[in-house]
Amino acid sequence: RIASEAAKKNLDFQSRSLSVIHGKLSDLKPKVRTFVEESARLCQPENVHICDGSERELRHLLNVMQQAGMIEYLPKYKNCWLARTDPGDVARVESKTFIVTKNRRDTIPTPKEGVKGLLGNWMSYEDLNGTVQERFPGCMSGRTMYVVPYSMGPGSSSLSKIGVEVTDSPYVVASMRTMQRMGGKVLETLDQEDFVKCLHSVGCPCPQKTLVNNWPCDPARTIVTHVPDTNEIISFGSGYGGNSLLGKKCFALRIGSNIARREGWLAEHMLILGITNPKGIKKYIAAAFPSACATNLAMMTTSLPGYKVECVGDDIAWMKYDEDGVLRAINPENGFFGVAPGTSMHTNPVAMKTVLSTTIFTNVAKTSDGGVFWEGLEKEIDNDVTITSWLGDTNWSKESGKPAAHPNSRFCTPAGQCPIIDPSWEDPKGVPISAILFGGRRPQGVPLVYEAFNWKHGVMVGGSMRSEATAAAEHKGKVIMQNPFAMTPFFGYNFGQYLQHWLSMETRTDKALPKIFHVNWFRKVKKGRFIWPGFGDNVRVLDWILKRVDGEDVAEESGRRLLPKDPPSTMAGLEHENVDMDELFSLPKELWEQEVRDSTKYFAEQVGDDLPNEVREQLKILEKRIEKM
Ligand code: GTP
Ligand code: SPV
Ligand code: MN
Repeated sequence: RIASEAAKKNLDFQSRSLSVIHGKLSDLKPKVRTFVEESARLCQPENVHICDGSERELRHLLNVMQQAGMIEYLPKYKNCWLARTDPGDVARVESKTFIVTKNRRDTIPTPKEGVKGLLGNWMSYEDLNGTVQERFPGCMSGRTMYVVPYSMGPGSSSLSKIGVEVTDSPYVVASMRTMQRMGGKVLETLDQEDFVKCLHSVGCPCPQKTLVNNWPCDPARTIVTHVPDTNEIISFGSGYGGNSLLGKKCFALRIGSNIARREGWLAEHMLILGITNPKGIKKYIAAAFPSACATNLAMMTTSLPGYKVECVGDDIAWMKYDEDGVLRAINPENGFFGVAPGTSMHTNPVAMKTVLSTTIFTNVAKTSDGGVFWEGLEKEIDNDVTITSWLGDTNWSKESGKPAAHPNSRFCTPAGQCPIIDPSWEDPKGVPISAILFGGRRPQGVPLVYEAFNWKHGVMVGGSMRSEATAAAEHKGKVIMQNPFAMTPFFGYNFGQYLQHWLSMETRTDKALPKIFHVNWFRKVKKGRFIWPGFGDNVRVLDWILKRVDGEDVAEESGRRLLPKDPPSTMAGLEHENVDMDELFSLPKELWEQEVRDSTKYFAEQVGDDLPNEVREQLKILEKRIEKM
């Protein structure tokens, strides 16, 4: 136990008794109590607050933050708040995110000599100990340490897991209360069950350095670490997003995928939606998109009459076979932490209706009438308001050439508020998954949709995903990057073994597996315009997918893949959009030859000996298909 070892070395504070200002240490189960006491010994907070998840507690937290100037009230809406971070703390820090295992190969495949590994970062136990010793002793001095017990997944579900996060950030607590199911009830179940230990500090002991935007953090020393063997997460220096809301990517994906592998299920970066067709038949779909492409699909307002889309989750899916061998999914989260820019009544009215009450916005701009603003809302604010940018520029205008809201600015909002939340979103059994989608931002060459021939082929398609970089992480520019399963920043163990685990799912059931598809809403014409109208019209693609799931004869094998037969019926009515269907579905041979070369090279350089043979074979088969094109 890393934190526990570090605490023991921190002898000065062994004897100091803890000042508990909320809740009772004696109410904690022994394991939790030990974790809390050891964390406190290490971090030396002024006092300890054990969270109950109540409304009253939330009021208190908001009050504390308002006093400290971390958040401000947005009077235009009900219960909405705006936080602005230190501009040095605005996104996940992938280069400072580590998985800690005994052997390097347990975490990442060995890249080819001279090639930089792109599939995660490994750290040894020794280095983690050093890292913790350098950063944590006394790091909460003068601050309150909050203890946040939470459940990933509905309380009664056999798919759910429990975490306890200790943190010195009230912003994190308030956000976790939305994102996870938090509070006292969770602690009662801890008797039988183990929990994931999450230690988080903003790394700003008092008396503190001068803060920017009253946002404590330490970007220069930020580090996010995970220890799968002991189910521990230790994060320092950042207070934002996936770096600090440890239930999210750290637990749900990096630690979660390790647990899933041990227990034979899948923890994935996938949205889950339910779709009902005009005949009243409902199916569920899980879809993996790189960060900043998913919420819109999960909350789609369909453009086709008679169809209904309902949202189970927008970011993470835990999927497990039930006793009948049917793959079922739960959304382990309780809220949405979605990208604000681009969301509007025009693009995503459902998301807009979800976020305009009881929401914490971070790094968006604000209007002089006490509302929010971001890129995409130009037509939805009053003409006479002035805009204060996320950086505090009080008379922001487009002419400044800078965005009003940070591209990774977000809303944190309870899922239950979503007007199209699926009635089964908290079903402890989860929802049955009929199709799995992989998608990316591919401006060139990749058709709107194609179907994988079988599970193995689908695993190769997921493993070969590529996408244009977005603002959710610290990348520059719009390069096309390999992002297998939309998981590159979130793998909790060796990607080669991850592929093997995916392949193994085929042998764990005798029922039909979900069908696998690849979609791309983002293909562009030469001049840069999107070919496909996207958003609500994406239901047309889902409709085709559902027909395929039902075994309807609406696909044909074109040069490379199973594509919709031309012209697919549900594409009708798009004439006015001037959609160039030929361009949308064309498969430029040269581009695909290059694609296979790139993927082959990527697998050889990045995964090497850990690449399962089945995936290598699938690539060869694809290469042959393209040769014949
Ligand atoms: P993470 O939480 O980081 O996983 O991201 P997100 O899933 O919340 O991203 P979101 O769905 O909000 O989409 C982000 C951006 O993609 C926005 O700028 C959207 O306008 C754009 N977008 C979403 N769907 C479509 C589409 O079908 N077509 C086009 N052209 N753009 C889209
Ligand atoms: C993502 O980057 O995919 C997110 C945001 O959903 S964060 O929670 O910061 O990881
Ligand atoms: Mn995400």
